[in-house]
Parts: sequence; C-alpha cells; structure tokens
Amino acid sequence: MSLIKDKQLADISINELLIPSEKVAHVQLNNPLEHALLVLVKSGYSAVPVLDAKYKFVGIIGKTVILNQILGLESFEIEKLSEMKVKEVMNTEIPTLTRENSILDGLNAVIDHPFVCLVDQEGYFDGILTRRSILKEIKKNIYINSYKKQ
Ligand code: 4BW
Repeated sequence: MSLIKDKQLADISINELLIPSEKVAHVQLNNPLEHALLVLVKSGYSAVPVLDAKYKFVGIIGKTVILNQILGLESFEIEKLSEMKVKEVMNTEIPTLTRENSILDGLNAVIDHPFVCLVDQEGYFDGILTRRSILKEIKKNIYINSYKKQ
C-alpha cells in the first residue's frame, strides 16, 4: 500500500524510504582503486559511499573518476589501480542528511545527486536515500491526487 494514502508527501519520514547501511555497497578510504572498481562493476552501481575505518561517512567514489585517474595520454595506466587509494580521488564535496531531515530535504538533494547519504549525529553512516525511492512516492502521490479529482 502507498505510504501516502494516509499521509502527504511532506509527512513521510526519511526512515520509511531509506536503504539501510547494511544493504548499501561501500568502499573504505584506504582501499586501492582496484578494489573500488571491482565493487562498482560487480554491484552495477555508478557510485558508492566511502567510509573510514570506524564506518563514518567520508565521501563517494564513482567509476568515471577512477577511469579518469588511470587514463594516460594514449592508454589506460592499469598499474595505477593498485598504486592509488580511494582517499586520493573520492569526492568529499557532497551533501548529507540525517533521519531528522524531512523528505522534502531529500527531494532537494536528489535533484542534483542520484542518491544522498544519511549520517547519525556523530557522522556514522546510516544508509542512503535514492532518487528512485523518492520518485516512486511522488508518482504514487500524483496518481492518488488525479484519482481523487475524477
Ligand atoms: O543493481 C541494481 N538493482 C536495481 N534494482 N536497480 C539498479 C541497480 N543498479 C542500477 N539500478 C537503477 C536504479 O534505478 O539505475 C539507477 C541508477 O543507478 P546508479 O546510481 O547510477 O548506479 C538506480 O537509481 P536509484 O535506485 O535511484 O539509485 C541511485 C544511485 O544510488 C545509484 C547508486 O549510485 C546508488 N545506490 C543505489 N542503491 C545502492 C547504491 N549504492 C550502493 N548500494 C546500494 N544498494
């Protein structure tokens, strides 16, 4: 049943839509790029969160940035995959949310990002909110509102 049959979109809690941390593919700061690329290719995702040794969220890493790093003038410099670490190329300039944020904060974040990471008050990784999960709820809302008007 749609979450928004009884609630407006703005009333839905982030808790109801998030993918919990244990179901999210991730890599760690000190992993070589080789490991990160393996996780990305095997999981099928374009980008995944990066965590430190204590499982605090520190950034994200994607396939494109890794491939750009190993791209030489005429060929891929494959040896860089084992020489370079995730922390050297990851993106740290991205927004995060907490479970206390509203779903509308999530909607704002996923306009520019395919997913947004959730952290707790101490910065520990809590899960992700994806563009897909938010769009699915918005679609249900549109269908329900158009049905009500008939
Ligand atoms: O393996 C997949 N399973 C399913 N069910 N859908 C997938 C899979 N891979 C891609 N998709 C679909 C989703 O609709 O393609 C979209 C874009 O994937 P992306 O970005 O470019 O790899 C997916 O959209 P989404 O569910 O809104 O997810 C947005 C982004 O969130 C993904 C990926 O970077 C990240 N992500 C989602 N689930 C994740 C995850 N990262 C790690 N672990 C997860 N479980």
